Amino acid sequence: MSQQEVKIYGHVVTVRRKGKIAFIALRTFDNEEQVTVKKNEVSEELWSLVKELGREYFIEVIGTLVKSKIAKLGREILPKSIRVISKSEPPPIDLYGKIEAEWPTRIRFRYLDIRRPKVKAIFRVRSTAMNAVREFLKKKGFIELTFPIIIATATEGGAELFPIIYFGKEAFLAQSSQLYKQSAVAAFGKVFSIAPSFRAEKSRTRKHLTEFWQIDVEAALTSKKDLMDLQFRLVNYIIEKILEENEKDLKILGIDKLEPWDYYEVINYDEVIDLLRRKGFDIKWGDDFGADEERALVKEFEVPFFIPQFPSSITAFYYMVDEKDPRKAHRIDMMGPGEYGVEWSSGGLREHNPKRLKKRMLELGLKPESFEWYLDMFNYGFPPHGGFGMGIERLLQTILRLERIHEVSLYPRTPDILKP
Ligand code: AMO
Repeated sequence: MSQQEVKIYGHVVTVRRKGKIAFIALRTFDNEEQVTVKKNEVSEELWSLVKELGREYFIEVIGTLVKSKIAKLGREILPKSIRVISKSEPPPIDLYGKIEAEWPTRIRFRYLDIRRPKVKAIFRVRSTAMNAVREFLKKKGFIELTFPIIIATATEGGAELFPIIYFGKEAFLAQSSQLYKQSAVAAFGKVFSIAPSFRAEKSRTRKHLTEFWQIDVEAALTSKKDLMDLQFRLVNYIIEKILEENEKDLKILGIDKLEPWDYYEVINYDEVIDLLRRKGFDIKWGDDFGADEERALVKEFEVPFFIPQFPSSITAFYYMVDEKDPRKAHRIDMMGPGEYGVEWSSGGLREHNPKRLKKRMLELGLKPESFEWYLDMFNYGFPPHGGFGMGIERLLQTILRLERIHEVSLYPRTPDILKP
C-alpha cells in the first residue's frame, strides 16, 4: 500500500497515550481504524486536542494512510488534522467491554447498543439475507407484492390481534399476509411479500416477538414436495450469500462453521409425538408442541427438517384437510436444527373450495361472515395453491447461533419492550 491521503469520519472508541505517542481507535461506519498521533510530528494544537477527546466523540480525521505491523487492519492513519464534529457524554453502556451489559440495559440504550460491532454485524447479515430472499424468489419467477397492514379480520387466530381505531371503526394490525397473498396467486401464479407481522402474544420466550418480519410466499399448482424443496433451497441460498458477503461479520460473531446443508429430513407428526413421549414429555396425538418440546425436538436434528402433516384441529382454516384422513391437514412446518433451532416456517396446501372452507371455519369456531370477500373470491375459478410464511428473525437466530430472537430485531417489540 503506498501512502494515501485520506479523510475519514468516525466515533472515538478509546484514546491510549504512551508518552509522546497516542493511539486513537476510531470506529468508522465500516471498520475500526487506528489513528496514530506522534507528538513530534503534529502541531501543538492537534496534540492537545487529542487529550480532550472522549469516548463516542464523532470526529473527522485528515491524514496519511500507511502500512502498520501492529494495527489490527494492518494500516494506520497519521493525522494532519482532527476536527471534533460532535462531542459525547460518557456513554452509559460499555460499547466495547468484554462483558456485555445486561439485556435490559442494552435495550434501554439500544440506540447506542446498535453501534457495537457485534450488533452491527448481525444487521449487516440480516441485510444480506433480505436481499438474498428477493434475488432467489425473483429468479424462481415470483413477483414481489405488498399487502395491507391495516386489516379488518384475523388471519391467524383472533386472540393475538392488535386492535387499532380506524376512523371510529375497529381494525387490526396484520398477523400475516395470508388472505391477500392467496388472492394474488390467482392473478400472478407465484407471489411473495416481505412484511412486518404483528402478534399480540404475551409470550416471553427466546423465539417470540410481537412484531416480526415474515417472508410470505404463495404459488399456484404446487405440491408439498415443491414447497419443501423451495424452502430448503431458499435457506441455502441465503447462507451462500452470507458466506459470500459477510465474512468479516461472521468472524466478529465468532461463527466459524457455517455452510449450506446437503439435504433435509422429513419426520411425520406421529413420529414426533412418539419421540417426545420417549423423551418423557406428557404429550398426546392432537397436541401442538410447546417451547420445551420444540427445543428437545430440534436438538435431535443436524439438518433442517419438515413436519409435513398436522392434526386438522391445530391447523388454521386455510390449510387443506387430507381427503383420505380428515383428522390430518396438509400443513408443513420447517424446523431449524440443533441447539439454536426453532420453527422457521409454517406453510402447506390451501383449501380453495369455498364450501369446505366455510365448514372448516365453523369447526374451528370462526365466523364465516367475517371472511366474506375471502370466501367469495374462491367462486371465481381459483387455482389449487400452497405456500409458506417464514420468520426472518427466527431463521437468522438459528444461523447466527443466538440464544434470543430479540438480537435480530433492531428495535425489538415484546410484551415488555415498547421503547426506544
Ligand atoms: P405462522 O403463524 O406459523 O404461520 O407464522 C409463520 C412464521 O412466522 C414466524 N413467527 C414468529 N416470529 C417471531 N415471533 C413471533 N411471535 C412469531 N410468530 C410466527 C415463525 C413462523 O414459522 N400464514 C401462516 C404462514 C403460511 O401458511 O403461509 C402463518 O402466519 O418463523
